[in-house]
Formats: sequence, C-alpha cells, structure tokens
Amino acid sequence: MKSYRTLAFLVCAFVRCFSNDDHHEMEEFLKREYSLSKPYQGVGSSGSSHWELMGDAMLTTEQVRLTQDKQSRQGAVWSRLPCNLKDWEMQVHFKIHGRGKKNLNGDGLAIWYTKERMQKGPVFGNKDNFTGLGVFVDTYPNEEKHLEAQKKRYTPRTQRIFPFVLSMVGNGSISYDHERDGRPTELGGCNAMVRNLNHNTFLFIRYVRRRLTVMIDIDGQHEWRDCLDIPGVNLPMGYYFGASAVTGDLSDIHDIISLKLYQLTVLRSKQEEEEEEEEEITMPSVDNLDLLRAGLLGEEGMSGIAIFFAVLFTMLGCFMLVIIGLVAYTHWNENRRKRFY
Ligand SMILES: [Ca+2]
Repeated sequence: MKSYRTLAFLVCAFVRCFSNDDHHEMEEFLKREYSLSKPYQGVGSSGSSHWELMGDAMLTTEQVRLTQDKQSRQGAVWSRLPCNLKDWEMQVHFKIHGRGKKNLNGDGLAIWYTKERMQKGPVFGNKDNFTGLGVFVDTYPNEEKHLEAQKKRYTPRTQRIFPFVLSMVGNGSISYDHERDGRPTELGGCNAMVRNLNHNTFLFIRYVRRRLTVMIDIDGQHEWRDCLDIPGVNLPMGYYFGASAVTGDLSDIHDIISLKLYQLTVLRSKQEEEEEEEEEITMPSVDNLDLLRAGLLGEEGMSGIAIFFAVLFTMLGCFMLVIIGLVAYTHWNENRRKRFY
C-alpha cells in the first residue's frame, strides 16, 4: 500500500512538473472554418467561403497573392467569421519574393487578429488605429533610409536588420508610425531573412493564457526560432483573422499559401476560470507596457527578479560610495589633525 502511494505521489509530481505555467498540457485541433488552405474552395466568391479577398489580392491554384511585384498595390484576405476561441495558434505559410535587390523592395505583409476587417489603409494595406493584434513582416527600412537622407546615423542599440518581424497591439487610438517602422509602438520582434528563398517559410503566432508567442521557421530546417514571447497580452474574443500586404515605390510579391488556425485546449483550475470570467477582456491591452519598452521585462517573465537585482545593486553601489566617502573623510581629517599638532 505504502509503495503504491509513493508511486502515485511520484506520478503526480511528474505530471505537475510537466504541466506548470509554460508547459501546460495542451491539445490542438485544426479549425477549418478559421483556416485558409489549398485548394481554396470558393475563396473570394461572395458568401460561399469563410474568406474574402480585398483590393489587388488574387487567387491562383498555388496561393493567395496579396500583391504582385508592382508599385502601389494593396491586397488582403479576411475571415468572415469572428473567432470565439480563448487559446489559439496560427501557422502562416507565406512567401515574399521579387526582382528588387536588398532594401530595394517593399513594403511587407501583416497578419491580423482585429475587431475591424476589410478596411484599406496605410498599415501594410490595413487601416491605421486598428483594434487588436498585428504581426508585421516589414521588408523595407524606412527609418534607416530617412536618417541616411538626413546624413544621420543610428545608435547601435536601435539599428536592426531588415526584413524585421514586429508585433503591435492597438486599441483603436494608437497610430502605427510607418516612417519609423513601427518602433514607437512595438512589443518586440526579430530579424528574419525571408525574401527570395527556395524553401518554405512560416510564421507562428500563439496566444495562450494571455501570453503572446511569435516564432519563425525560415531556414528550411523545420525548426521554430523564437522571435517574441510576452505575458500579459489581453485580446478579446470575437475578432477577425486576416492577412494584408502593400507595395509603394518599391514592390514585392506577397503570397499567403496557408493560414492554419488551431484551437488549443488548456487545462485551467476552477480558480483560474473564475478569475478570467471576472475580468473579461473587452479592450486589447498589454500589461506592464512601460517595463516592456524599457527592456526590463525579460522573455521568461523575469521582470520581478530583474527589478529586484537592479534595485539591490543600486543600493549596494550607494552603500559602497558612502563607505568610500567616510574612509576618505576620516583619512583626510587625521592628516589635517597631524598637521596641526
Ligand atoms: Ca518599413
């Protein structure tokens, strides 16, 4: 009996070990109604599909072509159904290619989970002041070119290599700064050399327990590389998925090959469920945004520890300065007294 109990305890401990915050047991189910994949049956035709095309977007047998390699194009594809899932994962199979040499191409594509849909605008072909989440693959360094024109240079901290994957959460009144490549409102991102590759390129967006994770698979190795991981991202349910792209003076072909949306079933305790019900999300927001911007919120959610050490070392530093000051003063005082006697 005793050994049975010990075994049960060990099994429980083992399960708990693998079901902590980040490794919560999850099951995933492909949700066809929120997914877009070959042969794109009925896409674009009115009413008969879950997806709708907009602007210059065209359907071919192999892809949804958001833009061609031509100037001043805007195209998008939008889900007709609002998504009422709490936890989800979007796998985006995309391709960006064109004749333009490095940095002579643009502007990039975006994946959306927003309240609004089917509205043209300046944010990769979608409206500005959007409400919800945008993940951008920005292929043109506007700010760098702007500074170059003014004969100014970057500080190394803010310099980045393009294409750059970047995330932003909007609440309807936050504007995307196109001239600065979205830096003032970014949640973070990573560089991703995605243009003119012969292998498949993927983007992965996961939203689980209010944590946003973005990963990329662009090296043809079937491996996900971390791009962004932020806790405390509050996104309401009932928004629409979409993808859009834009070209300007410079151009590229922006293709969506598939958008696969998986529902994730996450085990929650009763307490967690009650808490989430109590504070239902009605407006997109990000917790601790200031810490995030200041770079104090680490990827592993170590903000508390980071701040603790920052404060501790500052206090230790001050303490040392006081000691050194006292020693120096005593020394000086003794010398002075010696001079008097
Ligand atoms: Ca840009």
